[in-house]
Amino acid sequence: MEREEMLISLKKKLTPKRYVHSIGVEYTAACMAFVYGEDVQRARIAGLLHDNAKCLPLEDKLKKAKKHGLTISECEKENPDLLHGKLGAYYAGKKYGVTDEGILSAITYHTTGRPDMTLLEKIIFVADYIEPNRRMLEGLPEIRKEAMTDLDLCICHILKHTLDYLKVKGVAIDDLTEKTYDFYKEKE
Ligand code: DGI
Ligand code: FE
Ligand code: FE
Repeated sequence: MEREEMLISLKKKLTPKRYVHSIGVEYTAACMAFVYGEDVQRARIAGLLHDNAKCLPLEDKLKKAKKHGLTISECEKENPDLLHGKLGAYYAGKKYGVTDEGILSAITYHTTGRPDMTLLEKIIFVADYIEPNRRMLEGLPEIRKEAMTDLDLCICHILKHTLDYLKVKGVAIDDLTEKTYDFYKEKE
């Protein structure tokens, strides 16, 4: 599918804010691809599509994930919002015509990350957090700088902030988020 066509579909599926965020992730991922030598078009497609399933109602996220036979962790059952990565990858393949498995896995893991991520997975994980339309979070200026200078350290800091935030909020933490942090904290 051409980018223009993807934009038309995303505009229908997403809230205006989420649509603008998706384009922010697309261009941030492209910049990071320049820095780290990733294919720019792959980075753009993964960035643009990463949240395509984000705005489905909660119950639909669970229902569609079941319907399409996606694996659902305990934590995802409790927090179906976490499923928007897996579901987004599914739709990227089925509706947006993406066949590149590397793009699909970058979409799948963009929320939790995973240990030993591919370069594209890392770029999307980070670009999602730092894109220019994100509201200002503590430590964001430093994290933005690290995104262009030390990718693994940047991932470590993002996970640290996310885990702190989730602990304060008192919500369940997915095993994969925890495992990803354990892997990348060695990089600090
Ligand atoms: O979809 P975005 O908002 O652009 O970003 P995202 O896909 O990284 O989702 C961010 C949200 O996901 C944020 O509110 C924190 C939450 N999150 C990340 N890891 C976990 C988590 N929520 C739970 N319950 N458990 C996790 O392990
Ligand atoms: Fe997301
Ligand atoms: Fe996002």
